[in-house]
Amino acid sequence: MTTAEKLNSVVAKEVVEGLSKKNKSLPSWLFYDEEGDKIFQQIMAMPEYYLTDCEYEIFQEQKSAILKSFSADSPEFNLIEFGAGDGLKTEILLKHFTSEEINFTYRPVDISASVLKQLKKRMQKSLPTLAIDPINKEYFEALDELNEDRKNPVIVLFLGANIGNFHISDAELFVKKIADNLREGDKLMIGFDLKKDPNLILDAYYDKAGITTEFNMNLLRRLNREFSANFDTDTFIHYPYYDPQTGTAKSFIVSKIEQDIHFADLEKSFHFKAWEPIHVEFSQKFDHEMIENLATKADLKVQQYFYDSKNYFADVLLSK
Ligand code: AVI
Repeated sequence: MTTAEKLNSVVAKEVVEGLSKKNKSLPSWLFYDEEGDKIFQQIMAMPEYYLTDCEYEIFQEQKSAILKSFSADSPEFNLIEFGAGDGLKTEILLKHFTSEEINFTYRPVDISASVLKQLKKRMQKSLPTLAIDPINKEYFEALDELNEDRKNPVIVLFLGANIGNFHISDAELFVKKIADNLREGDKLMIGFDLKKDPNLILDAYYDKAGITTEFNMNLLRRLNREFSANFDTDTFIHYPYYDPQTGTAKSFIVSKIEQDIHFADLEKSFHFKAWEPIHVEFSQKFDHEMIENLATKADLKVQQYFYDSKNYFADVLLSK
């Protein structure tokens, strides 16, 4: 690839824009290359990262109640999942629905064909009777496709606290855009991490074993790999903090020294002052008021809250 072609890639554009700003930032989706996906699996298994266990417990303990709500208006439905990942938590629901002989099709949506291929292969092995029909498109293109021709209602899943990785104003736009593509009788289930003891929240992003640090440093290594950049991760630290007033956890990668980072493939350099941060992630925590507000702004009704036993997390069912 020529320098011009490399500069034109989506990743390069984000990187150049983000590192040229006065307050440097990079989008958190950059964490998730092949290596980042693997580290995220380790994060989900960490004792400090309570989120995964909470949602797992909700599905395990309340799968019958969830099914009852999903099928309240129609016994048949399309189950769309945005950002399914490895689908391990969703599998608990899928297993229950198939054992109850519910007539539904599971339609995970992802822009990565290989992620969908792997997911389908795994699901077909563990749940041979599951009707699975992945959609290899962007989220909203997938909803457009579904709306072209359907008779059954749609239930959209956006789980795992992924909503928290948007800035709150972008989360509002995102939910509104989903809602605008839904019809009466359709539903949306969102996983929200709730406000709680600030120390517990901070620990989830600052684990003792240093796995989250590795997750963050992989972002720099990814840029070294993809653009022949020269980040030395020993000269950077991972710095998360949580603001209990706003419920926002933020992660930064901070340069310990003054330095220039050169991206050979892009023929560009970026200057870092000593202790200059790059903002790399939001992980918003919610309370009820914020959830109701999100729903109201999207013209959705809050139908039901499903909590874990510690009230750390809620999967919330919204309806059109
Ligand atoms: C994917 N997302 C919900 C995670 C979170 O909790 O914000 C990503 C993550 N970043 C660091 N640890 C986990």
